[in-house]
Amino acid sequence: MTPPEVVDTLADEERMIVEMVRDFAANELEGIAREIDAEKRVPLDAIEKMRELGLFGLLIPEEFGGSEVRTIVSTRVIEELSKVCAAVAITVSVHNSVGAFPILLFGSDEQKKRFLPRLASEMTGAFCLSEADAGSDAASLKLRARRDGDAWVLDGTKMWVTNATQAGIFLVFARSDPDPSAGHRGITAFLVEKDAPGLSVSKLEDKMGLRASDTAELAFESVRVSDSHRLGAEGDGFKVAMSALDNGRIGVGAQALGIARAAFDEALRYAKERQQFGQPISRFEGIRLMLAQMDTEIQTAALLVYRAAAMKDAGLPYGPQASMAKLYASEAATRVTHAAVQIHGGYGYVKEYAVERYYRDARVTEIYEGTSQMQRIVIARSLLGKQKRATA
Ligand code: COS
Repeated sequence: MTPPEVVDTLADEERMIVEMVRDFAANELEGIAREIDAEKRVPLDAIEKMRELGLFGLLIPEEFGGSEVRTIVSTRVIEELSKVCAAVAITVSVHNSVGAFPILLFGSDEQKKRFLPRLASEMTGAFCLSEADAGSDAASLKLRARRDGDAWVLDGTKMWVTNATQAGIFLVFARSDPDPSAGHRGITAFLVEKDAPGLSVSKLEDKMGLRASDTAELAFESVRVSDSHRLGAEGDGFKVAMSALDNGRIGVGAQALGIARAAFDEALRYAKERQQFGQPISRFEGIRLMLAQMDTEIQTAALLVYRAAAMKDAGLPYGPQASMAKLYASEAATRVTHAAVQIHGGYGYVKEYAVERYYRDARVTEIYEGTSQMQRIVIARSLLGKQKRATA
């Protein structure tokens, strides 16, 4: 299998960061990954250690207390974590890419000074866009923000919030203009602190995979937010959300890539060990073709994910490339983990073998931060422009 080093060029100190994370994952996550999945437990101690290692400040400049690295490096960090525990990886990915990064992009100087050092060193971020009736059609969200003097009052519910129980700061998208004709221009973004009166976790989800990551529904009951906590201009919330998701999708692509690599490594090892008909199953053509296909898809996914990261690092527009990387890597991860279970036979269907967890963990990468269908729409629009809605 081609090592990632061949297709990207990291400086020595960048390579050391990736190696440090690889060691951390081997020493601190490997031994607990199966247990925290079974117990549906967020490993808060390990998360604190990652904070101490600077992994929560990966996209935050040093002047704001972060340990800013190039996106290609943060991408490799997410990939390394995902190879061992994809649930922990998504905590870090969401925090950095759609929690902290939008503040860097859209925050005022005062907001950057106020929130970024805390996000780099002491608190986790969360992103609250989806609602029960607003997923792919994010612009139809209903959580209401009503102006009241120099503050706003938020009422409504958010769903699928990653990091919901551990986050200290929530980036919340709300409808500030109730006029239906305002559409996506009626949405504004706010930074809400976890102890804001009226904010509560109303339901913790019981998920198929990523069970050691907390995903919840949040209730906002007359939550008062100062206008100084508004992120970006009034009505610009949809753009804040979409540009955050461009960045987040590179992270999801890296997560899918890491899961696929882990599943492949297990399948390759098992195929060489498992004896049937008097020989290792890796000698059978059927298994060899599966392994060849799996590795080819992983290498393709890696190229697309690293390319999207490199385009962002180069300051180029990268939204459609991030969508393509997420689309391909997530679908490849589903196929690769499916094949890894198949190669393990009955053993792949029991929790004693890690491929069972990889198979479950991979599935959501095709869904969250935009389904595969939405990624195809973003890519098609970049090629052909926006399609006019058909009239009856
Ligand atoms: N970055 C910045 N701005 C963007 C953008 C991006 N990537 N994509 C769109 N915008 C802007 C557009 O430029 C447009 O701005 P103007 O009002 O100035 O013209 C505005 O946002 C609306 O864009 P558009 O008309 O294309 O929006 P649509 O409602 O048609 O939706 C898609 C576009 C489908 C691409 C979007 O809704 C999407 O990505 N949906 C998936 C949402 C998602 O990922 N949900 C999961 C939630 S996270 S768990």
